[in-house]
Amino acid sequence: MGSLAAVLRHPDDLYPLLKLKMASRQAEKQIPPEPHWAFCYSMLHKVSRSFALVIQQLGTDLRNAVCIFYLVLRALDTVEDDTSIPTDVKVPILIAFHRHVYDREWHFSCGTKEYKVLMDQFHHVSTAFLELGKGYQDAIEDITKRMGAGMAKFICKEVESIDDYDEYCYYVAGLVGLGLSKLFYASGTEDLAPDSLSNSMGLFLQKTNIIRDYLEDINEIPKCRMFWPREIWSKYVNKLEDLKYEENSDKAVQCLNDMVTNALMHVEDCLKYMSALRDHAIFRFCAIPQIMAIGTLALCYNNIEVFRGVVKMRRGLTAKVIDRTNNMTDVYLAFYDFSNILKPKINKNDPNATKTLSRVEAIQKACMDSGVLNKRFVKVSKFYKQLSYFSSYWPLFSLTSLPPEQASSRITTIFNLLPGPSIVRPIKCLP
Ligand code: D61
Ligand code: MG
Repeated sequence: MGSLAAVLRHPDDLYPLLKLKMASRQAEKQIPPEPHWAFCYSMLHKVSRSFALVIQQLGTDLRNAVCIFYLVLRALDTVEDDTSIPTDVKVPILIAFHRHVYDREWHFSCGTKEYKVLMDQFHHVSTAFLELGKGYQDAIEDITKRMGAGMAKFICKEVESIDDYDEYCYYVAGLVGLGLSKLFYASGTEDLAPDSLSNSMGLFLQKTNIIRDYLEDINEIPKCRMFWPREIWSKYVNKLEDLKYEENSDKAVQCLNDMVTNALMHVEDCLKYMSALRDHAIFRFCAIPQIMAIGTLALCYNNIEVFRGVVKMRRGLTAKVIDRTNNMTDVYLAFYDFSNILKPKINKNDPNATKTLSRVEAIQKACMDSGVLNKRFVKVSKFYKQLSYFSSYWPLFSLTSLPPEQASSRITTIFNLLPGPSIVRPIKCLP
């Protein structure tokens, strides 16, 4: 659970945290009896607590398919990420991985901790894979084949241009989006989403990871991994690793802001993708990671800590997102509010200030144009609930700790959503 200090600072995190803890206990209890499925579900919980929880809520057939899809790709990624494997060993494994899933005897030991267990006992994953319906198997095989080939291509190639960056992210995450859309369609509840929107869902998540994980990737032993495109970082420093040195702090933050602005390009597509979903469990499964991503970008923007350590949303905030994401109104509100947290952090001297601001404003316009925010704010009682929820989303930017000019702009934007001018006036004296 969240640390005691964090909970004391954010007492309203406590209820969602407890609820999350109970849901996670419940999910662990529901682990199936067959040893291969038991292995797969307990592995899923170990390697990704957040994805495990939302996957657990899907209907049985789709849940099993998504669980295996996740573990197969996580295993493929463990091979890709292990920098101690020589290239001539790694590349053929990546390329043939889609065939290994049909072979119960196959395994390759690599990775560390829980990832090593996944690799050593991969036969449980292939056994479970072979029990899935043919439609699910074909979709998983196809994506694994294309992702493995793409990863192999980038083992020998650096991410130079922004096009390379988009291409790499397409292989490792956009394809997951395409595969998931196919699985949702095969489950019978959803229309088949356009590939470009499915790709954006993956790109937005992957780019957020790449931005957040700068330090971890650059410090990777025995070899560093670099995913930030040269076309962006070369505007600020001579070598990507120079960003982590204190003397380059100003340039580093400008480069980071450039990267965040690039990631924000995908938001409108993601909103469009999510707004077409019908099934509540599928909706939550897709929307929760997206809200976490916009929250992480708002936290990382203009934040030198990205180059010093791990910048992560606090656990209580994650619990709140999981608890309170149920429909598109919740998504628009979260995107609106997190963009509003990013907005006052834009420094007018930043080389991309105008571009970032217009991105943020375009996102906010998309949220407003949906029409659902106005309707929600007509109900004042609900509004107050929302106000307390979103103002407590953020530890550093709670209404009381913001500098007065930022706090008033934040309160004004929230209040401006209300119909009628009467409630706008009292705000001026708040900070
Ligand atoms: C809707 C819902 C979930 C979605 C989606 C649409 C579209 C795409 C994705 C999830 C995938 C987003 C990946 C973002 C996190 N990045 C990674 O995990 C990196 O590895 C990429 C290759 C393996 C992908 C494994 C995966 C991830 C999420 C899934 C899934 C498969 C299958 C089903 C559902 C979700 C990253 O991993 C290292 C790390 O962050 O620990 C890397 O190596 O770059
Ligand atoms: Mg990887």
